[in-house]
Amino acid sequence: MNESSRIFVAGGTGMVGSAIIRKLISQGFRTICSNYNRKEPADLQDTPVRYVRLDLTRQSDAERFFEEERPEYVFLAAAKVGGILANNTYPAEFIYTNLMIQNNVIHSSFVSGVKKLLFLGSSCIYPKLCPQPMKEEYLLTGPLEPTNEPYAVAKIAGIKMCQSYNRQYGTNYISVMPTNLYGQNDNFDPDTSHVLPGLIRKFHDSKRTSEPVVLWGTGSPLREFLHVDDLAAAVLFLMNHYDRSEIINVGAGVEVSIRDLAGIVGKIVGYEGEIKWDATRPDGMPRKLMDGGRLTALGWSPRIGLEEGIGMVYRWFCGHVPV
Ligand code: GFB
Repeated sequence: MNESSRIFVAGGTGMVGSAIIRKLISQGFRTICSNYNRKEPADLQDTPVRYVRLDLTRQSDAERFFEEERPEYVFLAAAKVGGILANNTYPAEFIYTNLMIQNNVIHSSFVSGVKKLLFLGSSCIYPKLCPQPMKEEYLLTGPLEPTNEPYAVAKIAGIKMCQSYNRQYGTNYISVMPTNLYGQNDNFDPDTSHVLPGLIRKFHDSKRTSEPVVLWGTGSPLREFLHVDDLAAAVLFLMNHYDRSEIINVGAGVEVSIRDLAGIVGKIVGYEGEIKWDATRPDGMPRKLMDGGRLTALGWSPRIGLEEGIGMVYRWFCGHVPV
């Protein structure tokens, strides 16, 4: 990529897409196009990015866009995402929407001659009882975690699609698997969010109402969290330096139990009240730690520590999310 390359960031209003756009802008890229579906970007006036209203689940709209726009580099960050409860409650939406978006973007990229595409997957592509830390070669070696199987199957289909196009057509489509992410522009809804933004919202609200915080499961699962600005840095690094079909993990290298995470978030938010655990809610995968060795060997490492990152997000939340 060079500064005048035509770049398309699919899903530019989401947490990941918006972080990639911030990173591209900070590195001097100026020919950036992105799309939004329902959520119009807040800063449409003074951004160097050209945003197009485009529903990527619609095949003919996606095809027309690629035909007219002819991007050279594509970051595929458009996806339907959510926490454990959202995945478990809306499995049809998670599999349908993600398959449609990625099929349309990957195939249209091929038809319009995109030079390189980067597809974003998820750590939930690995088996539920995967040996830890999870190496890239453990993909498809065991049954998936049932709460997010439909989402994981869609993401695995995206990986296989990129690999198949590379094999049959000689394209350069790479697949990047991030661990659990957090950051600004996340979904902070207490029901549909991932655990970290969900905890920020719940602690923040309970601090005001003095109601106990109710968290899900046993608190014993272990998770690894990566700040989305670190992910965006890794993604640009990989777009510039990685040209292989094999998937590549992006992790933080540190895991924390959900119970300890609650302690950290509670401290940062300043909540000192009671925490209840609702054991009727699912725990999901017992452990989910990425092996980031492949990426480290290429020379990239994350920079933002967990407490520092949660502090950054909480400050952003207080300034941006209505209470
Ligand atoms: O982040 P999370 O929703 O998803 O939940 P996964 C992580 C853990 O936190 C689970 C517990 O063990 C939850 O039971 N937890 C405790 C809570 N309290 C809460 C709460 O208030 N909200 C939430 N959301 N969780 C998702 C997958 O799995 O991770 C997706 O469903 C995707 O497909 C994503 O892969 C990265 O880490 O379990």
